[in-house]
Amino acid sequence: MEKLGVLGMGISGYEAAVLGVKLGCGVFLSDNREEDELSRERILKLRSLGVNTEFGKNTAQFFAGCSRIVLSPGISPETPIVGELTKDGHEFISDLDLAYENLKAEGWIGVTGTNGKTTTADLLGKLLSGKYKTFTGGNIGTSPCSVFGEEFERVVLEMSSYQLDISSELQLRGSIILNITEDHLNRYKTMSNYIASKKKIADLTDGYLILNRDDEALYDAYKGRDGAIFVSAEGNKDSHAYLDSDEMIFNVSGTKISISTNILKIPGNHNIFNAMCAAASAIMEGVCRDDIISVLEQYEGLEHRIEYIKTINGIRIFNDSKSTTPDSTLAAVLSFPRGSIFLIVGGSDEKNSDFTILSNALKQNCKATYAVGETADRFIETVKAGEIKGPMTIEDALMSALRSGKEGDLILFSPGAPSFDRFSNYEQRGNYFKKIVYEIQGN
Ligand code: UMA
Repeated sequence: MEKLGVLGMGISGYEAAVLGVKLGCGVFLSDNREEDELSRERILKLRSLGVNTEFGKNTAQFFAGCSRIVLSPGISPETPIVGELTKDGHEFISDLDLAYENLKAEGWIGVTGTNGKTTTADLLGKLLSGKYKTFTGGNIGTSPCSVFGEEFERVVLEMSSYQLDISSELQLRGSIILNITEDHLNRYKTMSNYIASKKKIADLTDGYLILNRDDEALYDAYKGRDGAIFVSAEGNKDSHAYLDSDEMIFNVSGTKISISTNILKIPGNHNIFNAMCAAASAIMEGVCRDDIISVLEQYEGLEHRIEYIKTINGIRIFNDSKSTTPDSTLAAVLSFPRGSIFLIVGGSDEKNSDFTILSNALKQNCKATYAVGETADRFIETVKAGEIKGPMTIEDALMSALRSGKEGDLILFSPGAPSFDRFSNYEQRGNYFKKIVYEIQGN
């Protein structure tokens, strides 16, 4: 019987452990958080399945005899316990690798990028679902280990750099790299390490590779590669898909079609680009123009991603809690008309991100910016553009924006930073923001 180790009991670790039991392995799961800080429901379930557990610490002795260990993506390979276990000869795999080995599916498609990968993976999953039995998961929040036993024709995975770092078994028939901009430098230290991690998706792909034509580094790296498909939202007409005013033009693998951007409900140029990449992949998978159009025109986007909540006194309010990088806040700000935005920005300062890339957009697009969270002081010190108020709480920022705004304006909560200064994750932060908005009385 294989002894399978699992390091970490988040979504990935928990689902990998349950799959390990289904595969007949002896499973050893360790999480360095104390038992009372972890989900009681998950612990009871794992114990009922006979999983051996270690909580409050990660020790090498606990994994003795485990040939392979599933590493949770949130645990850096630089962590001392990972180094110790590697020295002892243990092999690390990802929950995606474990699922790949055991899930019956004809074709796997990966989506990565710093920004937009959740929307693109979700949209691609929907585009493929009309033609194929499709599972969509990965960084989006559902491990493919959780659907063991079902058969699929396509699996779409949103893949973070953390997941790419620890995946080596997966073979993708197609993949998408949307963009690579500064993120996660607390883990990668240098931009070149981070870029190398993202590019690993290309090494795992033996079919088509959809790439951002407007990212010169990506273009230079892959222009000669077999199966490279370039997509440009900036009108680079030498691409397989490009934007020509409000028409998305595709010339992908012999299929020539055009689709108007006016059918899209999701706002912003970045979403036009995301839709073009998802549609290019759908074309490669044989989905026809009419079916692509009918999905695109119905697609309303994801919860916590520029999500419309409610209009109060003529002011529309949006929740973009999924934004954890300044780039993603920039994309959100640029999705709306100039001069109408009251932006609430800030969160945990663990990424030490550079907010100055927002300066021009704040000056030109926002009526006022409210700095909240742990990043507030640093934000105010470094970003000297437009009208910035704070430091203040999210609640005070919302009320102040409502008092200052007039009909036709909008309030955008787009933190540009992780949630951990006050919340457990971006979903909890977004739900909290929506709750306080719903509680406000107004017309
Ligand atoms: N732990 C240890 N030892 C350590 C450090 C941590 O035991 O030294 C434990 C922690 O206590 C924790 C677990 O290990 O319980 C780590 O879990 P995790 O952070 O990997 O969390 P999961 O719940 O498995 O979630 C992960 C992804 N999280 C991260 O990459 C940080 C989720 O992406 C993903 O949805 C999920 O797998 C399913 O695939 C979230 C994310 O923030 C949304 N991703 C980043 C992003 O999008 O920028 C990369």
